Amino acid sequence: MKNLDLSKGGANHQKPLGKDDVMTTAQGMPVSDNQNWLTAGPRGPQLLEDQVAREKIFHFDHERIPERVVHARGYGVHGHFELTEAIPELSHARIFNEAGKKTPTFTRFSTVAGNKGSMDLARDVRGFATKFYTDEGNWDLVGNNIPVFFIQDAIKFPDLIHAAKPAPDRAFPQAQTAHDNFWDFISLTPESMHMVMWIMSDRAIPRSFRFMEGFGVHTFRLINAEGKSHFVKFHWKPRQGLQSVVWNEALKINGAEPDFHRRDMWNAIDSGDYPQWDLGIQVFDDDFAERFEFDVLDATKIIPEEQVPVRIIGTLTLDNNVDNFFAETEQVAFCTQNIVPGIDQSDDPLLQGRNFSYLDTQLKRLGGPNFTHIPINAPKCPVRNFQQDGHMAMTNPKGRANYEPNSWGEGTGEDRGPRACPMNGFTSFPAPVEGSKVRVRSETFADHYSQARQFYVSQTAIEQGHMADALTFELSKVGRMDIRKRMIGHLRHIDDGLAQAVCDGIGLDALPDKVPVARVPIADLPPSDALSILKNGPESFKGRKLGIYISDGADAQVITALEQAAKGAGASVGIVAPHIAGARLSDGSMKEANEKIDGGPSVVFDAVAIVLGRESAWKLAADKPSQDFASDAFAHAKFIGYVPDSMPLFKAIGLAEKIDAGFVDLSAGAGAGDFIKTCGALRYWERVANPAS
Ligand code: HDE
Repeated sequence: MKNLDLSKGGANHQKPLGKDDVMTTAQGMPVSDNQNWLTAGPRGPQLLEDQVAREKIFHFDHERIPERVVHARGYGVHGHFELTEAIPELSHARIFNEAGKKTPTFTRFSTVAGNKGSMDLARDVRGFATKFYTDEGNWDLVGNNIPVFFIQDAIKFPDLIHAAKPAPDRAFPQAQTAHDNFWDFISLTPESMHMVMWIMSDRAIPRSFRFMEGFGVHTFRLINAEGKSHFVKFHWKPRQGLQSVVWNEALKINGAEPDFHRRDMWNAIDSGDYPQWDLGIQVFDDDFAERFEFDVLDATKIIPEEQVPVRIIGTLTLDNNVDNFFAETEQVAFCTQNIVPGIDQSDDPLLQGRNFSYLDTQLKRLGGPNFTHIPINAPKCPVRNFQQDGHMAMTNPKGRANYEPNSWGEGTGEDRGPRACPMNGFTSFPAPVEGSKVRVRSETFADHYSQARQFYVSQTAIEQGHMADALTFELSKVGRMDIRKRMIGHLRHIDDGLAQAVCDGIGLDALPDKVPVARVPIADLPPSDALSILKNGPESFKGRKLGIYISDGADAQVITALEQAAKGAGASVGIVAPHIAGARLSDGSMKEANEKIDGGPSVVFDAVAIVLGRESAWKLAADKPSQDFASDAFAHAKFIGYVPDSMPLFKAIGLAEKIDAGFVDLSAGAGAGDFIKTCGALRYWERVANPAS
């Protein structure tokens, strides 16, 4: 052991230390023994005098901070935003003014309802919050993967969240909306109906954070150098394409791999497969806002892309995992009021409420007003002001001047800075405001069904089926019949076919009455392809994962060809075997497994290949996890590569007679290459659309 090296380490050590680095207390005192508390005699009582043990336990006792009241479970990643098209005509924000400019970012994805330890594939909205460390301060775009919200006014947020979270008396269910309280509230809140369509769609069970869109939700403003304002809505479009799991997979993934999404993100970045999103803007002016069928300040409405196209102006690349989850992902503090000159808020009542809430919540979570000193929250541009003191103040100004105006400037009699700058400082857009103080909901916010219906009719038949199934599942977990009926009473305003399917799904004899609506008629808006996931899938298997189930005697050539073809297509491979040590292949080589079959079910892969050895296939035919691997892959409409030697397993579960165009014989012709190309379609939906009898 070397002597204490004071040149290394310290409270802010960045590099992992080695075994030669001496351990110290938080006070920097070298520790001689980290295993034994100071006692009076070898079997005697412990002494309070032991500052080493006491400090260690004290610190441990205080390791936790309050988890976020919503979006508690999240996963953060570093990256950068590169502007590809400058928009000085729209905004004077520097981040938007020079094509090629790169701005560092930190993005945190999250679920909403579950606590920190809940599973990743809960049916839920996903948070998509990005902090841009711009030259003019931090801009936080705190969005979701769904472009609308449940409520129109922030005052309703605590009720919404109370209803969604576990019931206060019994403290369950965790991380799900399938319960009485949620549907009671929702069925009494018609403004939620558009959002309900989104959360009952496959948007709420994304395959990965990498394969989902992001939305700023609210209307914001962009302000140019002349002070002219345009309205804007922000969109993130994943270059990876959209993809979701199916509900039966979600249920199983939550058991097999509760960290499915965070592991996926970590692995993608770790392997250099950096996910990217294009930043798109929908820009419109006051005239459009006047003409548009709905109020652009109503966060329960979208502006269809067909009406205002999304213009791509830059790309976000996520390329760096965090060094420390707590320091970065847990302590990052997003605040919707963090905007920069050239961007401004609108009067959306939900956004205005958020602007209060986020700052307030950080005080509670992070313990004081100096959370901006924590490295992940600190701007990367200069910070200069006369704010001082408070808990955990890390950056303290030098000198005597701590107020303004002052006359402490050296010999000049002028102020010692900093000073506000009318030229470059943030100015609010001077939107004229008038009106009496009232507590009313604007009449322009009153149509709650037209866009809900538009969303539904924009989906493919497969997706519509999933929505009916999701509503049936959720309402079947609701104990009170009147709540179930009330909810179907809303669905009848959206689509009678959907209402009927849910009615049949929960086993009602007759459709319940429609609930009274605030505004009739409900408009038949044209379908929008942008709203469907299946119409916006990827074009290849890139970034996806193939599971290859192997056993002793499996054809080595087929496995090598598959691995090469997958790699060539930019996909990854997971080898699954009956034993974690792997399998002895046909050429005598030992192929190591990444997962034992029980821990690597087919639900965690995008497509599977079942490449068993002839002898072992007979044994595995009776093995439940092996059976599930194949039968689930089939039921979830996955593409299945196989070799004829795997047939005994297929026969045992009745799959041999069901071989359809979603199966690819890997021993034939181009085999592996063809299979991976086929997998680019992600699922063989025909199988579930027209199930063989
Ligand atoms: Fe949030 N929300 N929210 N929210 N929200 C929080 O802030 C709140 C809303 C969103 O990864 C909290 O730091 C109110 C809409 C994301 O750290 C809290 C209202 C949208 C995240 C809060 C809303 C969001 C949060 C909890 C109604 C999409 C996670 C911890 C007016 C546009 C950020 C925290 C992260 C987090 C309040 C509605 C997105 C309590 C009052 C709409 C992505 O401040």
